[in-house]
Formats: sequence, structure tokens, C-alpha cells
Amino acid sequence: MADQNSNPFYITTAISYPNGRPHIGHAYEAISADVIARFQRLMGRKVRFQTGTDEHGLKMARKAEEQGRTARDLADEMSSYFREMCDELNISYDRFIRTVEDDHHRASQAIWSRMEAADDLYLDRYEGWYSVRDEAYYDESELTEGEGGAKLSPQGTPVEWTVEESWFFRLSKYQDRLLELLRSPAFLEPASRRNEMIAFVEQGLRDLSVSRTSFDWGVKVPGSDNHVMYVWVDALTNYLTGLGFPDDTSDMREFWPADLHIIGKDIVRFHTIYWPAFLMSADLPLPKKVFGHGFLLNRGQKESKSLGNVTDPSQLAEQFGVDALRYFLMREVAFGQDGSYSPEAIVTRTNAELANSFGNLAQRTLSMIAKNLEGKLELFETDAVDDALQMAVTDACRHVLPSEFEKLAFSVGIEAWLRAVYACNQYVDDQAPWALKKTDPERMRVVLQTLFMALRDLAIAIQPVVPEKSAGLLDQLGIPDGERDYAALSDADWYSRLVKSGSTVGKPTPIFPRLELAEEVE
Ligand code: ME8
Repeated sequence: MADQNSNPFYITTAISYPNGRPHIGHAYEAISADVIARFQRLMGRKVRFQTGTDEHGLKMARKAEEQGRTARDLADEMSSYFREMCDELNISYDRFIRTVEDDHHRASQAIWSRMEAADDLYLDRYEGWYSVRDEAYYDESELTEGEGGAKLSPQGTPVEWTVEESWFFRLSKYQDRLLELLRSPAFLEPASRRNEMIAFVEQGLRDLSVSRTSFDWGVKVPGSDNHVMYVWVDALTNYLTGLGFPDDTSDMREFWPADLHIIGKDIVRFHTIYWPAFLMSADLPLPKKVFGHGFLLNRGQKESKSLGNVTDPSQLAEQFGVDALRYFLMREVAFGQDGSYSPEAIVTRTNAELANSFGNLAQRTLSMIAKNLEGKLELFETDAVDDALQMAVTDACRHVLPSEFEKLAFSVGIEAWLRAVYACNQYVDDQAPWALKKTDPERMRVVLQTLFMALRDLAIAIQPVVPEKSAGLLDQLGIPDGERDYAALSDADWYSRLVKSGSTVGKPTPIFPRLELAEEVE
């Protein structure tokens, strides 16, 4: 459906359960999706980026009951913390969706009616296991035994025996088409998640219970007022709601099917089996790719209220800075795998790579230009050693980083960028402009201006990861707003235009101060 000329790119995160406050896993997912959204914008694509909260279901209803309040009241309060977290972390979403919104109820009822019209829904009785924590039905064969013989889901959560009248979706009918989809490598990444899903489908799909009658916190089933939709039916539909479905809107035409759903590894089944089956039934195009990222662990351990190690991401951002946190997460964790973080690791890495390497390079280059060239830039003739540095920087910024980010291999792309930063620092040490000042001032000018050009490329390339800090540096360099996208990296004339414009470099302000570990952090 998407019009190729406008080059649209639609990316979504999962929508979070607001049954508590956001944790670091939520922040990690939002940041990684934001890095992709910003990257694609810099690549010249028209990006639509959606995130939000998943507010219906038994988990929310029970949590509200526990707290003696209405589910709506709980959702209103908690959802606002998720939105605040996104704003604090500089997440450039176009819409923060809440599933309690009217347009979402309408969209969910519309997809339901299309599945019904396709003869894919029938009324029966559900008898089986349900995990409220996962909001998932499990087959007996999938369960394991916990302490005292308690039955546990494959995710280790408690399950309860459930018997009620329910609408069923003919999932079994889509078995062959789903297998074909899952076997096409582009649909689900990383590849490690694919085999598990293929095995699940190969083992035979049973029809899925898609409505509940024992509580009413959800979207009403059209024509069956005593049923609410199974929360995953409405939750997954959020990706369509945001584009105006079921209306034939320009957003639907432009952005559906979605280019990329970013989700965590625990909800791959819902996104690569249930969701495509619902869409096939409703006769809608399927998302192009689902990426299941890994989990973030606190010093190698899962965070949980009982261990008392739950981290508030806003507090981390406040303590270390938003961009330092973003950089750390994208650089430290190989996207797709699990990763671990600790305050020490954040401080060590960002001090070494951002403060001491990139920040220091910017600081010393710009202060030498301000001091020794009176901030004035001019055209210059390079030597082979200057050309070699320029080539290394250009290769990292124009080729390696973008091609790795396109593959969602952020840590690899950042590593290439960092090698270019190291090359610049090595060049400063080798060329020793402070010594050239006395022996060969003309050569000093060449060295400083070569570094200026490199800094500009490095700052442009790293924008998706550290948007605020790179913007600050590009401001200090005098790079005009309209010349900061990736196409500008291939513009051979930018420097001569800047020189002609008479732009000058003032005394720099440090962009990445060294971080200290606060006393209260162990
Ligand atoms: O699953 N590290 O919501 P949710 C990394 N409402 N990612 C993590 C994580 C961790 N420690 N813990 C959770 C839901 N996540 C549903 C989604 S989408 C139509 C409905 C990820 O609040 C998790 O994998 O439990 C998911 O992608 C997202 O955070 C929201 O999790």
C-alpha cells in the first residue's frame, strides 16, 4: 500500500502495561526504537514513530482492585509516567497511544468485524490455563513445575485454570501461511528467535480464545456485550489505530504495512504468530519486520520488586545524563542479545569513550582553533596524512555506521565511529599542533582545520544516539540546521561554503563532562 516515492518508514515499540511505573527495560526499548527513528529521518525517510501504553486486561483490572481504585484511574496515573519517561529520554514519537482512547476501541472493533466477516470467529467454551502476568493462554504441554508443584508458564509466571464462554479465532486455519512467513528470513529477527517460533507452529496451532466474560475491563466485542476482547487482540491493533484505521486515511495508505515492530523477546509469539494471523484474516498487509530485542539485566540479574533492584530510568538519566545513558545502552548491548548494566559500567564506558575520547577531541580542537586561529576558518591544502585521516572518518561516518545501523547492529556501528574518534586523537598526538605553532604555523592551521572537518562528520553521524549533545556540538561548529542529515556527509562543498559565510569558532563549552559515581550508589 505504501507509496514508494515518499519513502515512508513506520516504526513502533511494544505498548507497555501501565500496571506499575516504567523500568529500565521499557527505557531500553524506547531508546532503541528512537535511535532507529532518528537514523531513518537522517537517511531522508519520512518517519512515523509510535509508542504508548496497553491498558486493558486482567492484569490491570487485578492491580487496580488490589489498590482499591478503578482500572481507569490506575491507567491514567501510570500511563502518564510512561509518557514522561519518553519525554525525558528525548523519544521522538509522533503519537503516544493509550488503548483506552475512543479511536482505538473503534479500530479494535473494526478488525474484529473483519475477522468475523471472514468466518474466523466462533463461540465456544474455553477450558485451560491462563497466565495473568503474561496475559497469555498456555497449553498443558508448555507448563513446568515450580516450588510445591505449582504450575508455571514457560516464562516462569503462575497460571490459573480458567473456564468460561469465549469467542475463538481460527488460528489453525493460518498454520501453513504462518510457517511460510516465519521461514522468510526478513520477517523475524534476530534469526535466533525464528526457530522457536517455527517449532511452535509446526507442532500444530490450536484455535485461540479471543474474548473474556469474567471481567469487563476491555474493548467490547461487537454484538456480544457481555464479552470483552482478549487484551492482545486490542493491544496489537494499536499499530493500526495510530494510522486512522479503519478509515482509508492518507496515513494508512502511506505507512501501512509497518516497516518495523520493535519488541522484547518475551512477546515474539504474539507479534509473529497471532498478529499476522489476525491481519491475514482481516485481509490487511503484514508488517515487514519484527525485531525481538534481548532483556536488560541489572548486574546480570533480572530486576524484580522482591529483589529490591528495580531501577527508575528517569533517575538514571538524571544522574548520568540522557545522552550518556542512551549511548551506554546502544553501545554496550549487542542488539538482539541480553545485556547487563550497572552504574559503574555506565560511568566507566561513557567517561572513556564520550568524555575522554570524543568530548576531549572536540574540546582541544575547538579551543586551539579559537585561540590560535582567532576562531577563523579558511581553505587549505592537505598532506597525505591529513587525507588518510579524512578517509578513515568518512568511511566510518558515511559507510560503516549507516550500514550497520540499517542492519540494527548499533554496537558495531558505534564501534566503527569510535575507532574514527581514536584515529583523530592519535592524529592530534602525532601532529602535535601545539609544537607546530612555533615551528610551522601554516601546518598547524592545516591540522586544526582537518580536525574541524572530522569533528563535523563525527557529530553528524552519531546524532541518532546522542541527539542533544551532537546538536550542541554542531552548533558550536556553526553547521547550519539544514545541513546535518546523512546526505550532508557526501556534500563536497560544505566546508568552502562555511568558510565563505565567515563563520567563526568561539571558545568551546565542554559537551561531555566526566561523570562521577555518587556516594549513594553502591
Ligand atoms: O509486554 N529488558 O508490556 P510490558 C528489555 N503490553 N525489555 C524488556 C524488559 C527488560 N528487562 N522487560 C520488558 C507487554 N521488556 C505488552 C505489549 S504490544 C502490542 C503489547 C519489554 O510492559 C517487553 O519485552 O510487559 C516489551 O517489548 C516491552 O518491554 C513492554 O513490556
